[in-house]
Amino acid sequence: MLYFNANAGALFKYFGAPSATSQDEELSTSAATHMSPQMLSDPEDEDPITSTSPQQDSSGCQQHYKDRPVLPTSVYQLKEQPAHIEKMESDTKAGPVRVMVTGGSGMLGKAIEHVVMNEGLKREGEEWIFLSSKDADLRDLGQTKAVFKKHRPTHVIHLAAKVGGLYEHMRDNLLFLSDNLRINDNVLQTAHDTGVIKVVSCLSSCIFPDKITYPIDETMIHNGLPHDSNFGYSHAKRLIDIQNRGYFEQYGHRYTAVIPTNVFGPHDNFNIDTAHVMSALIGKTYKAKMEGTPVTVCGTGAARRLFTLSWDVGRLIVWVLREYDEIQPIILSVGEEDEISIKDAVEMIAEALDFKGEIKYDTSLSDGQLRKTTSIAKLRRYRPDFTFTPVKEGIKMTCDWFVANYNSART
Ligand code: NAP
Ligand code: GFB
Repeated sequence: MLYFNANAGALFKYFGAPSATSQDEELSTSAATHMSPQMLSDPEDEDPITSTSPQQDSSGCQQHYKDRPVLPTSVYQLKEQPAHIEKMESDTKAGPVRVMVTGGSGMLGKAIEHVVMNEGLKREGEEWIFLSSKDADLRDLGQTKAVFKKHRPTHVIHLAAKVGGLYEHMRDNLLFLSDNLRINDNVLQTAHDTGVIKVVSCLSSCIFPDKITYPIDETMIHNGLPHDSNFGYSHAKRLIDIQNRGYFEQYGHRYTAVIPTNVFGPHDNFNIDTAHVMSALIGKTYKAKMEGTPVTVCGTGAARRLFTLSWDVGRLIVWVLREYDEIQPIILSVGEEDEISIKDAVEMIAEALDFKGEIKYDTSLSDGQLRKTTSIAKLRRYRPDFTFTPVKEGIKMTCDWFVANYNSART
């Protein structure tokens, strides 16, 4: 396990000497006492994705896992990318790589399938499994264990969730809380029980506190209550970050998470009542064009959002699986300079679908959060090279996909 390399001195070198607060010293001693040998995953269980040679201490002799120091929490935040993080080598000697994607049948799951299968991101010797709720209802622990037993994943991309737009959340915050709490705990617990090497879970920018300074960054997740409209989903998602920290501190697991903003693309949910704004408006506008009626936008259209194409998020999630080694989550989104209003999105959709009819705004309906502008400074430190698809181009591609797949799309 990368985080448990070498001796404490060397670790601080990589992660920068944390200010050894009493809490850290306290932690390092207390955590060590908790770590009975059988709780620790087998040191021979090398990660085939970022395999590194067995760890040596400064005198060059092989270090047994339980002799390795326990890291103070400050290491939870990686200061810089250690030079020796190696790219994922699927044909490593540690054996086959089986990546299981929960929520693989959804919009983001299909995007990952597209980039892995059609853009050559799949490596030789890797097996990718894309699950739907028909394979297992992950709210049920028994079914969760069965699907892990069946596929024996070495790595998991955990996307499965009860997902919906603003008005769906406002109708049933409790169900979003209870379903997602159960799904997440079952998946992470079973990943731990079955020795999964890495889990990448999916949070969302709506989980950040509502009363906050902009732009928002990854360190602000727990700095206050989320927006009222989606408190159930937001608290359930925040707990993934807490669970990841727990699995890291107690077992050294490399479970991490990504934080996309508003995602859109092919295979989205276009159902007008339950969908997110982009797909709801594409569904509504196409219907209005077909029926020759006005399209009604909910709210004032003044709210601002960062819309990221699902394929771009998919490409970055595969990169996170292979090379991102922090436990702390990372925001995956277009930059704040690409933020647009709902009204801008409405006009881009009307142009993409060649809709010339009347556009109405039902201002009796909520605007939800007026903005949730996030910073991608951290992503840019890692991936200064990554280029996002311009939102207008992404909207056009998604509208074309929707029209071409109207009969099979979720409406
Ligand atoms: P989606 O299209 O609605 O897909 C949801 C997926 O979860 C589907 O594959 C669904 O399976 C599966 N699922 C739902 N309940 C399940 C259960 N009880 N057991 C097993 N599988 C279950 O959602 P998405 O937009 O792709 O979202 C994927 C992830 O990204 C979620 O974690 C979401 O919170 C996160 N996210 C989404 C956005 C966004 O704007 N869409 C933004 C930020 C984060 P079926 O197909 O069988 O129903
Ligand atoms: O994507 P959305 O439903 O949720 O967008 P959030 C809501 C914004 O779009 C509000 C406006 O400002 C609405 O007034 N809007 C206009 C519409 N017309 C429509 C419409 O027909 N349908 C919908 N749904 N909105 C979500 C979180 O917040 O962000 C989710 O609730 C998730 O959990 C997602 O995190 C990324 O952007 O407000």
